[in-house]
Amino acid sequence: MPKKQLYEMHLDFLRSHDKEIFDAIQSEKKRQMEGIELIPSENLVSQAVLEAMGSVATNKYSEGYPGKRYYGGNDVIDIIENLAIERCRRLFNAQHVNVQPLSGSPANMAAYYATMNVGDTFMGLKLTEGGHLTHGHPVNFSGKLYKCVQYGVDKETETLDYDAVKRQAMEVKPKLILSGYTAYPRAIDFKAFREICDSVGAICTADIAHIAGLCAAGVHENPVPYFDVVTTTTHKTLRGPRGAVIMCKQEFAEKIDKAVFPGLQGGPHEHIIAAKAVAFGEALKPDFKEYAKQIVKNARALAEALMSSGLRLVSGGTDTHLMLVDVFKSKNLTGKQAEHALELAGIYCNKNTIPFDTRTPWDPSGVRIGTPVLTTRGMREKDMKEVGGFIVKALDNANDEAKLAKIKSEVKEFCAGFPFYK
Ligand code: DSN
Repeated sequence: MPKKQLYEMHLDFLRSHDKEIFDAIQSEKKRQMEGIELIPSENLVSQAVLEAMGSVATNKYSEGYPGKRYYGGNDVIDIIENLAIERCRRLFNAQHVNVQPLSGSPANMAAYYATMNVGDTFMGLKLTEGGHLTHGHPVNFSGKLYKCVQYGVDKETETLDYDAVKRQAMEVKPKLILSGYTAYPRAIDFKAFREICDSVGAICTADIAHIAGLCAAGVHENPVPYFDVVTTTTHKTLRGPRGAVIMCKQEFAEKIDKAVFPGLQGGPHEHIIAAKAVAFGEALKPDFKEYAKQIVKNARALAEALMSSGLRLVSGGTDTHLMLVDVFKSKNLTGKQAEHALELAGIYCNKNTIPFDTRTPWDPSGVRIGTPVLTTRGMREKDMKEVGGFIVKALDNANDEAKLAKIKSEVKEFCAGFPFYK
């Protein structure tokens, strides 16, 4: 049966069964298709990933691991989970993979739980300079249960200064150093981090959630083969279902597995693990490499378009899928105002702090944008010029709702040229 029919049949049943949720899902699909989605941590999954997520694998309890479960009836679930593990191992050249973490934060929690004792010291990048809450922020478990000494970026270049990180590490002598970020537009020198960790005897870890698809495709350095522990979500550039995995060297395998279950989680979400397996299978195909390359080409083209219109980008551009626009300096708009104006124009991004921000995370100086979704929809460099044009026009008319509504209808027409879920 053609894919399109299957998808519609599935929703047709939902329509008659629960009209309110059906309508809400249809509205969300319409929003996704009619707008320019620039949130760099989002993507559009394939029909196959959607179908695996919506499958009967959700019905099963399978606490434990393949071949060693606490419930009967797991022979088929074992096939699914082993396929996910094996494909992920091949994709990242990993020694050991745990595919059960429910999402990025629980994966990071398990990685710390497996490698540190409560009260131990680790180093992660500050949230305001590109890190994540789980990288040691004081309001998060990672900053409460562990002593986190955070590193930052260089004030001048707004990029990592690896010598400065090394000096700090020599002083702090952390048990673990975490690299990999959520709002850092430049390539990460993972080899430098490995050297820093070796020089101070720290466990070398990374959270590659944002760049996982780029790492898998060889478009960004892949730290998995030579780092001790690497976590990633599966739903960002990797274009899989919402979830996470942990990859590690064999010597950490038992500790990681025990930290995930029974340490922190109960029954794994096997429908999501099935969808992870599908996504890893897709990412192993040659066209995923092309996709990942195109994400970066598109990001560069979009960065050029924005900078040539006078917008300031943190660090002066991007090497990855994302960029940070300093809307406060460029357009005298706060991040919150810019996010709102863009949303009224059918363009979705998120407000974000920029390095050395003088404003607050709730209303910072920047917005964060990226190209994974647009690239999935088939857009290319020339389309990024148009996208850049829409962004600039919306920011220039941030206080004019009528103009923003007009831009929204232009955006809708533009997006109709790149259908995805038909
Ligand atoms: N919330 C994710 C992001 O948007 O980057 C990180 O977990």
